[in-house]
Amino acid sequence: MLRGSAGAWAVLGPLLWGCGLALLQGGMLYPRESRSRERKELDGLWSFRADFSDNRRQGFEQQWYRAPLRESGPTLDMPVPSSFNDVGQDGQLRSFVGWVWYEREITLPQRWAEDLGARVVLRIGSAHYYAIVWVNGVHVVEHEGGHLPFEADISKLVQSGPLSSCRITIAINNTLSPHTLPPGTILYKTDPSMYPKGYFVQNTKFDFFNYAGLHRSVVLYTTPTTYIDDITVTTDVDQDIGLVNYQVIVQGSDHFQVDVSLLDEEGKVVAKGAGAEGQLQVPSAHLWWPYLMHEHPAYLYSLEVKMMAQTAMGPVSDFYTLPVGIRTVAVTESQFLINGKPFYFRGVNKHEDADIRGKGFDWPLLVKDFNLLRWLGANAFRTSHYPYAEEVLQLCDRYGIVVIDESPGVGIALVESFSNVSLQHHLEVMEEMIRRDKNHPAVVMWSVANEPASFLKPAGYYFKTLIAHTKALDPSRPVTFVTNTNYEADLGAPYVDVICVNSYYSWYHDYGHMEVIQLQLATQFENWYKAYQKPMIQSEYGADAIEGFHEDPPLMFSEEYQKGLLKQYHVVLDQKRKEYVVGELIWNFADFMTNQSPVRMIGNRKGIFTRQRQPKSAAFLLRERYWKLANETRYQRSAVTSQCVGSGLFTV
Ligand code: BDP
Repeated sequence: MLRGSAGAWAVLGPLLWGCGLALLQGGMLYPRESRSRERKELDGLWSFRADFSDNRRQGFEQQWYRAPLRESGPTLDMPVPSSFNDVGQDGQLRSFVGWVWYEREITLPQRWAEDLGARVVLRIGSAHYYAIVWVNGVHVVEHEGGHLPFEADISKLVQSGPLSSCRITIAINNTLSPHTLPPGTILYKTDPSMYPKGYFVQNTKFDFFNYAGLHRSVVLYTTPTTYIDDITVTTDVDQDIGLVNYQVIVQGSDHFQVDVSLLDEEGKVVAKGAGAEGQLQVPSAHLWWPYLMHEHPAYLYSLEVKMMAQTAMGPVSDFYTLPVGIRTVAVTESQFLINGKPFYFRGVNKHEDADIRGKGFDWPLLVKDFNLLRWLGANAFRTSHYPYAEEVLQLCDRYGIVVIDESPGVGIALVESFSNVSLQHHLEVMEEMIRRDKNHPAVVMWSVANEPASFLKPAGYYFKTLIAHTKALDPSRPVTFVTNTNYEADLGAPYVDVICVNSYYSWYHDYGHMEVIQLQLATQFENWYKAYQKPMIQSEYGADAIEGFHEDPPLMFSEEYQKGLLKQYHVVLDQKRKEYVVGELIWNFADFMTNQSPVRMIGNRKGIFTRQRQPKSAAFLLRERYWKLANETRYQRSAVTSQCVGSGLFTV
């Protein structure tokens, strides 16, 4: 079937299931191995050079991609995945703005180079911010934006010569502009009595360090030349029957056959289908439930997709297996429903951030974070303030941790950042993000931005368009953005499904006066609800605390103050969650790095865990609260019985 053609969509009729996702051009399936696909990870040491030349363009002028990087000058060893900023001892590299060059020479399996029936794809998980890629000196792809993957078919290049060696060069530029996401500006400081010639700094309006580099794995993988390009799954429930709507996009041939089978966790086939799109029915389906909401949360089926095609080279098959969770999501005037039951987000906001590696993907860190989330009894987080690695979402699917998936639309503060150029890019980013994350049952809502200047005049049109586009791409999930604008001034709020509000009472104002929190927070909720009658989430609240600082009576920055402030919020949250507040997400799960400033002491210290993931006093407070909240939900009693063993918090 041709992708996205108007004719095809008309014929699909009822099969559209309100699912507009396939309008996106090209898929971005996670590179999994299968009978027909191989994968080679390029993690490890790459050669690296930052271009410190005045105009940062020496690499292009001297065409560093034409020959091995070591031939054009000295190189450093650089680990991938990792940010480049914190691994060295060079302060200039830590704060470098401009082009850096990565290179890796690899030998391909001979059969990849010889088998003309193999399609070889280079996939870059995340390169922050702008990337240009060459293979053996030939330009293959460019991509704007960190946090989301991109790829290039490099079959012709690796199959054209006698050699199966391959030199991959990636130039990455971390410069931000008013039109990038996130936005930033370059400020030239021209006073010759204060700054040397050409001196500039990069300014941003977001509160985390602009780490850069190859943050996620670079992989090579193969598919047949006729291949499964994309799969879209949406699910529904009718009585106890699970409905799995699927659509498979095939590239490389118009003559193919698709068969799908849905397997349960025991590997038993529970439904079969034929054709590139259709609906599978699963009687007595096991639904995907969030953590602590059911005895068996996070039930995942496997959708095995098999494609067979006739090609000039003979018959070809491709196989891909996708985890599938059957669940529904809906929003009423005052509730967020998962599988028809009220869901309360008890969770955190996170960052991809750690010592040394910066935003580099790291399995031990990821597993530790999930162990901490489950220890807390948390059932949700927001990917503040950009899409996280795909492996993070895979673990959320596996453990039942619900996700508000946020775009890199953070720090949109300048009027220029609401222009059509910016909007167009933001629309494309939402397409890339939904294309990548659409099949994760854990993802229950899209957040298109964090704390934009939504009171500015152009914000109304901007958010109306952006949210409408997001809904057209995925009508199956609610859409929000996270605001800190006054309820009367916010021009984007009319378009969201859930109102997500950040507030820092008794922190960024009324310093030290925790006694005003309850009144101010209650007023916040009441004003918003009166204006919109939509469910609300306290999407950020918190206070900095330096671990080991103790002050009683509590003073700002002590562990006691952080705990005391949270407790004040909890009093009001406990009242309002009986009405229309559907969640609370602490700022932040862990301390994280920011730009240097007099109000940041080696980063933002609002974590309830340190950057090394050790608990502050507030972590124990939240743990007690989250398990108590879990205990109140309808399914939770039996869940706690089986899952709380050893926590010491509950008797059963
Ligand atoms: C909020 C931002 C978040 C900051 C936090 C803070 O959304 O990114 O880190 O404030 O100031 O406004 O700690």
